Amino acid sequence: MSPALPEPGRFALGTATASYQIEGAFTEDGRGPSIWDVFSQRPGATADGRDGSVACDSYHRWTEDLDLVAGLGVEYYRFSIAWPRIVPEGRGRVEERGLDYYDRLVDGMLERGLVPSATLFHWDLPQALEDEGGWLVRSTPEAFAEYADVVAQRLVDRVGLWATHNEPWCAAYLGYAAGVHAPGRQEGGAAHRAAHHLNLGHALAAERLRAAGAEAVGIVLNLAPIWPEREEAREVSAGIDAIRNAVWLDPLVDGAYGEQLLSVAPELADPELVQTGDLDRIQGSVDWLGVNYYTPVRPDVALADAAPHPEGGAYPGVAPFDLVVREPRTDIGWEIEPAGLTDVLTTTWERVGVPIIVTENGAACVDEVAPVAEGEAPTYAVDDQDRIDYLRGHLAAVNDARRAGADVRAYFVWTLLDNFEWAEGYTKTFGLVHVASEDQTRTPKASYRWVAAHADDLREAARVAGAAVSP
Ligand code: PNW
Repeated sequence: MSPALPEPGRFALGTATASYQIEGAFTEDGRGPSIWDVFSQRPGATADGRDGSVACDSYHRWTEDLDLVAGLGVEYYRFSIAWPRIVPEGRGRVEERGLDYYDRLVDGMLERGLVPSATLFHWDLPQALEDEGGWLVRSTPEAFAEYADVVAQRLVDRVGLWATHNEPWCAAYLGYAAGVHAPGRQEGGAAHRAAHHLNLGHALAAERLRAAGAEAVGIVLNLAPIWPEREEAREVSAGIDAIRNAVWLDPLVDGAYGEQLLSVAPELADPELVQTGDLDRIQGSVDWLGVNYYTPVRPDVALADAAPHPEGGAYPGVAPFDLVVREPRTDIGWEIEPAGLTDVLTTTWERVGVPIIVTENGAACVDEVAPVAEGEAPTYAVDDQDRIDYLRGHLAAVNDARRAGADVRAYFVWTLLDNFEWAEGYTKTFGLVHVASEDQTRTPKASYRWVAAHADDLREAARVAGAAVSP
């Protein structure tokens, strides 16, 4: 068994990817269709009309990709398992060839001295389950638990760190309310129902993982600091905080959906949805918590005559509001504010009290890609100083949180490869490694070399920052 969480007092580094964003090979070895295969075919669903059917072709190039992770000098590789490769129809028949793929991948990590960190659901729900109601029906969390059990039986002896879901907020609220992610439904309050079924699915899967012997089971949340722009924006900010943060943390910590949340999401008081025993199973169901952070959320009151903010669709039940995005920003339009990471880590540590890992942080940048005149690979030089600055600033913010007493054990860069960035298609890139879309050539960027060159110093600086609180 690999070491799971870094020891208290130690600090580890990693990098992360997700199955649909990198694998491609979307019909190979019996993989069934996922909701992202279907959704990305809709006209206008992705910025460039492209999808993940080929992506980075990592399904075939995984040895090269693992070599790249190892070359970064990090200890952890966070990857996700494609549910439709393992259980193509969502429930029932298991596809051995899918299991074999992740078996080889995990062995490849161990051979390179990497700790495998597996996420079971990074949004690629089998389409067959969506056809039966997706996360709006209770049979989906039950099917998720069965799938978790199948994966655990095969990999539990070698995967160190387990996460059930990645960013269930996106799956529920971008998928079922805003409609900008798969399955692309715009049904407002239905998203709250999806949120409860995601919470329940997490708890049922966590039970199965533990029963199979998993020791470090967590969930990955995109918690956000909610910073009202002015006094008048306090009320909408409280509603946004409820949907973004409390809908996951309330049941996990308190075993209940709180009052503030119920005021914007009355669906969560429905006893047919939230059944006896559900909340008890969710409470205390994690050994560690993954936090993905990119940017703070700054709500403002909506101007009286303005149309509701487009992102309002992702917060059903909250009165119309505006979101302020200050400068500087990354290429995807997200404000750069490392202090938001310190804030979310310290408040989350105080609330949850389990070890935290920053499971994603990184930047979409316009990289300077220059052809290299002579010689063999690499054929490009990629200067991404903005990304280096972003990473350096956010690692310092993690150290601030550690100095303030938060038990943050590791930091994973999003992401290894330029890949399929969901609704943005391939137009926004977060990779440490450039991937040429013509021929899949991988070229480490300046940021990759920066991480590799500084990994030891970064770990040591974090260790020192946390030394006062964790020996
Ligand atoms: C997260 N939004 O996605 C995911 O976990 C990654 O797969 C993704 O590549 C990364 O962050 C960068 O985007 C998000 O629109 C996608 O608010 C969109 C949103 C948030 C998170």
